[in-house]
Amino acid sequence: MRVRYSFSSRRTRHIKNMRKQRGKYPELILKIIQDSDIILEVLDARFIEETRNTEIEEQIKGQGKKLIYALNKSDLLLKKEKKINLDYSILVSCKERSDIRKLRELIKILSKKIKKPFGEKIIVGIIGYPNTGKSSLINLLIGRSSAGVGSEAGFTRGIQKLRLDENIFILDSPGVIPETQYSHTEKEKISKQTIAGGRSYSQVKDPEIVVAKLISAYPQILEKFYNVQANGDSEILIEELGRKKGFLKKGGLVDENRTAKYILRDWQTGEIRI
Ligand SMILES: Nc1nc2c(ncn2[C@@H]2O[C@H](COP(=O)(O)OP(=O)(O)OP(=O)(O)O)[C@@H](O)[C@H]2O)c(=O)[nH]1
Ligand SMILES: [Mg+2]
Repeated sequence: MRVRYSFSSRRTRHIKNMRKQRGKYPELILKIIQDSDIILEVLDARFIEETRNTEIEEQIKGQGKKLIYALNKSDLLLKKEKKINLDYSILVSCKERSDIRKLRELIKILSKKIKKPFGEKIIVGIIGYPNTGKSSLINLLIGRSSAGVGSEAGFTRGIQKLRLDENIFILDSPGVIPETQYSHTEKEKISKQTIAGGRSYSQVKDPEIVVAKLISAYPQILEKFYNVQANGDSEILIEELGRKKGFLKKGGLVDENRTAKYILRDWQTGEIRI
């Protein structure tokens, strides 16, 4: 099946259709894989396993296509020396613009190995979990801001085709949460999605639950960041921080929902390193 690629960016700031990340988008991704010669899967360097899509990787390998992993947001890792067992993987940071050139070179080297009929361009498909920095990475690879970037998951909604050089085109795609990890009802899965950035903080009904997970997964990190003594207790953290920030409801009680969302926003916008 042939897809029509849009040359302009189709995007919106409002995330209306989370479910597309499970329903419609995976179909788009399968078409991208079919049409691409090389696939670049963009992972979050902090959450390599959580942001990988092994189902889609199977499809890529099954079709004999080359797969490169870009482990992005390395600036948010306090320790850069991560053990990675993936072929063709590069640790990058769009924020610090580190190792983008190395990645571009790898794409070019692999492209040269692919034989295409005369006049046909190499297609590099970019895929990945929502909000891992796919569009940001494309902009740095091509050297101009053509792909739309947004701080909330689900920003890119269509496929966009962009030129890397005279022989290579890049396809941007919407982020997809792996089928096995997706849920809009199970609190455990919602928490994991939110921590890994796949679900925007603004889309979370019970942010306090996610903050509790966060504090148990990364003890001390939040307490240090906000300079609050909470002994690993998320309720204390929320209470103290809410009071500090003046996030109060009528009657002077701390607005826990607002405070928890505030924490998740800091987390998702990369204020907190781990
Ligand atoms: N700290 C940090 N933030 C980054 C980096 N790369 C991208 N971001 C931020 O992450 C957010 C998402 O970036 P996008 O490029 O829109 O991510 P995407 O994968 O295209 O997202 P979707 O289209 O929603 O799937 C933006 O706020 C970026 O500024 C990075 O290397 N480090
Ligand atoms: Mg995008």
